[in-house]
Amino acid sequence: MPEPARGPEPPAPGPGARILLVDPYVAREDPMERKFVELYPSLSLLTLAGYLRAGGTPVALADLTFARDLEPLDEPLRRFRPEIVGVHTKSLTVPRALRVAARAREAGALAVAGGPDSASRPELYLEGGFDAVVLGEGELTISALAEKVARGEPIAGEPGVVTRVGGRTVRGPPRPYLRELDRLPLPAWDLLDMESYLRSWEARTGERRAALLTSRGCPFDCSWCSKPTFGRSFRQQSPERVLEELTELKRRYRVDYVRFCDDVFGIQRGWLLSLLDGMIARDLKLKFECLARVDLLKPELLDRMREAGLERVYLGVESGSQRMLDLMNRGTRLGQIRQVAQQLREHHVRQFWFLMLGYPGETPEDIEATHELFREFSPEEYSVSIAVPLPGTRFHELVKDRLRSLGRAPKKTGGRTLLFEAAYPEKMYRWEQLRFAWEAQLAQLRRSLSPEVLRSLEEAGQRFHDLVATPLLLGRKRPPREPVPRERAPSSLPVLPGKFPPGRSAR
Ligand code: B12
Ligand code: SF4
Repeated sequence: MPEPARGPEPPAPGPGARILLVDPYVAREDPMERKFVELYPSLSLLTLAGYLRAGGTPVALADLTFARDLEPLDEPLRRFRPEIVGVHTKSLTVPRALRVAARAREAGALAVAGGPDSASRPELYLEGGFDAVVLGEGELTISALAEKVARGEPIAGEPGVVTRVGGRTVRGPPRPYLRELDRLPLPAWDLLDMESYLRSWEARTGERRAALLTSRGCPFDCSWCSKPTFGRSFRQQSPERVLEELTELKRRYRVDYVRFCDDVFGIQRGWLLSLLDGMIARDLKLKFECLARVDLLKPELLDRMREAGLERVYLGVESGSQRMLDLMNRGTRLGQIRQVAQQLREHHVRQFWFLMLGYPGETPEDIEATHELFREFSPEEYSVSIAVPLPGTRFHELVKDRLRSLGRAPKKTGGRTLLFEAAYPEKMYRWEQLRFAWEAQLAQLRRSLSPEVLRSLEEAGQRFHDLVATPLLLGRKRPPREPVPRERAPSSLPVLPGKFPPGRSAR
């Protein structure tokens, strides 16, 4: 879809047809997610529900996250009798989303898909049984659909909507983005079971954790990043509006730890400083985590962030090879990564590194450089994924003629599976993932083993890689490398077990 222009001030949504919003993600059915994914209620549906409700549209939520299957749909379909069932979509949940659509249609409702996956391939959803797909930002479009359905008017051609009419796909024009994110009501937390999420966090960490979003979009342009919903637009709420949301989370739900889910948190320095000042002045006593870019995290910002409660930072490190960072159009420098990693360590802020293997152009030497960087800093947590060519990205374009079919392996998820014919066999990337796990394990043992024993283990691992694994996997002998350097930057933080890849090209 072409980038929509900044639009006029949105009209206030009017009352519309009854809408049931569904998140089809079921945590227990996803082996990777059960281990690695942090569970938060869907911010998309909470926001959409808050917006619809504020405009007078009757709305209910069905959250399958803690369910076994589609059973949480039964009661709302029977009692609430929605005229529209709106389903949030991610590539991970396609089959269940299609089953929800079938149930919705059986119940006589219009099945509408929205979210990142249906935005990048609406045809799949229309062919799979949905009546319509909402592209991009959903608030204005779903409100308009609700009004049309309430009035019994046709929805084909509506801005932001794709439908089928007589077997022909009809795409409405793009709908302008919301201009003022401050005008969004607070998320409709009360429409779902917040306590289940908070209790599960409390049991695991002793903290009541919640997620929020302060901005939409990201102005950067990494080649593999899928931005099907907000494109390269960038809009943010005012620091005051964010403070209001934080205060309410604290007051209503006794939240003491928040995750800022923005693609990149604190893109504008002045904005970030004024939010941090507000958090400190209001004495919110909230710990927080966020995703940041190494080129934006300047030392004076980090000091202030730590003061305001920063506990953990997710960093898209991706590669230890500058050549690869440039090929990915990442816009970051290795020097910046090293500087930020060192400063975070000095500030006792946990680091979660995202690393990526297999991006086109990567050689074993580039991978080796990533290992070196990883060993230099031993981040407390990490995820190493095999590059996932998400539809709609330049990376996908690059490999679209060599995508692999996963056949009958529905449990295989991106991030642990090679989804395209890459330069090297999948088993090599899987082996490299294991090597990162081994290196993380060694870093963890740094405190309990003598330097000699540690060095012998490192060297043994390296020799095994050079002399056994590499020739076996690549079918050719490679010369053994120099022994692992003795001097490593000392780790002032406990090194915790690394997390094996949840396949997160997501941020
Ligand atoms: C925050 C976030 C998370 C958080 C989720 C917090 C939460 N519970 O909401 C965490 C870290 C847990 C997470 C996990 C995962 N994530 Co994530 N995540 C994001 C991120 C950064 C923001 C999503 C968000 O909340 N946006 C704010 C809301 C308001 O926007 P939105 O979701 O787009 O919704 C708007 C529209 O899309 C539309 N809309 C959405 N749903 C619907 C439904 C209807 C009916 C309608 C009409 C409209 C509509 O209207 C909404 C309001 O305007 C996005 C990147 C991005 N910028 O989109 C990735 C992203 C959504 N994640 C992604 C992925 C892959 C995952 C994981 C599968 C990764 C993994 N393997 O572990 C898991 C999935 C877990 C799950 N439960 O489904 C991908 C999805 C790609 C795809 N095509 O499926 C994205 C796009 C990142 C990327 N570029 O790859 N994620
Ligand atoms: S990966 Fe992060 S920084 Fe890069 S374009 Fe995507 S959201 Fe922006």
